[in-house]
Amino acid sequence: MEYSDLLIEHHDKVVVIRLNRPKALNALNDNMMNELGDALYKFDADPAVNVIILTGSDKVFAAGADIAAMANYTYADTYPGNYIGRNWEHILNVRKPVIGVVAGYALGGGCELAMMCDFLIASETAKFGQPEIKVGVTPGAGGTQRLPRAIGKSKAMDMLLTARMIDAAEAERTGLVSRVVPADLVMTVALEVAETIAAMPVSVAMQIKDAVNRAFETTLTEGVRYERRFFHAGFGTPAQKEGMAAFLEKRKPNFEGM
Ligand code: CO8
Repeated sequence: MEYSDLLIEHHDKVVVIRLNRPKALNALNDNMMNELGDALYKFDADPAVNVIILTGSDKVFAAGADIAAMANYTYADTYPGNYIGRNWEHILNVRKPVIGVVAGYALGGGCELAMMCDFLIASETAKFGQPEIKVGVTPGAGGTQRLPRAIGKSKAMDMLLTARMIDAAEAERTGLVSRVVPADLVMTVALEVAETIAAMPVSVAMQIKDAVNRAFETTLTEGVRYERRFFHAGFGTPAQKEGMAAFLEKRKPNFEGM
């Protein structure tokens, strides 16, 4: 598939997917979400890729769902027609790590898409917000659910009800993002982080992602049991043999193809 609303860059075992509708501040429309789903599934299945970075430009991650495209939708278009929603959650099916890198605005559906990444690295220029109330709707892709889990109820309610944006420093303070990086270094740092992960055994990275996501869906006891199954199963894998042998032999492990 040729992409008109995405740019793709390959860096060894890391692939960078860039949202690319600059004139509309990367507003997320149907075509872009279709393309994003296609790209995510393609790279998740590609043995040459261990880590995916999802980002926008150095000016904007995404300013939300495309208001111009949806302004005239009727209820019949949205719920029975499923025009908006059917292609928004492909990212949740991706099993390899997905790092979101946010510079500039991540608003509305843009903030929700960012929160569907495994973790976020922010440029100092990042601004996060859920301003849907200002255009007369509730969030629709997890803003009322993932934001309070990420930053707590009080901050989330404040953001959702007032539509106020938070900057990168507040996003880091509240745990929405894992790191804040100067604007000119953000992609360099993100690639270093991605390459660090890509050098680890991808199968273990996938299991860690699966187990962490389980923590949001189940009880602590069941979650720990789930993790324990992966831990035990690890002893049947080349990654465990290589990782522990390399440690004991005081050499660097080689997790190629693991
Ligand atoms: N949709 C469509 N076009 C947009 C959007 C958008 N969300 N945001 C910006 N644009 C367009 C503008 O219309 C403008 O186009 P043009 O040049 O043709 O007039 C261009 O991008 C540049 O925008 P501005 O001139 O407004 O730029 P500013 O720097 O003045 O302001 C802002 C930047 C503050 C980001 C401003 O553009 C803004 O407030 N944008 C809208 C933000 C917003 O409300 N987002 C939430 C949308 S609703 C949503 O996301 C619901 C998601 C539900 C998903 C459900 C899935 C199941």
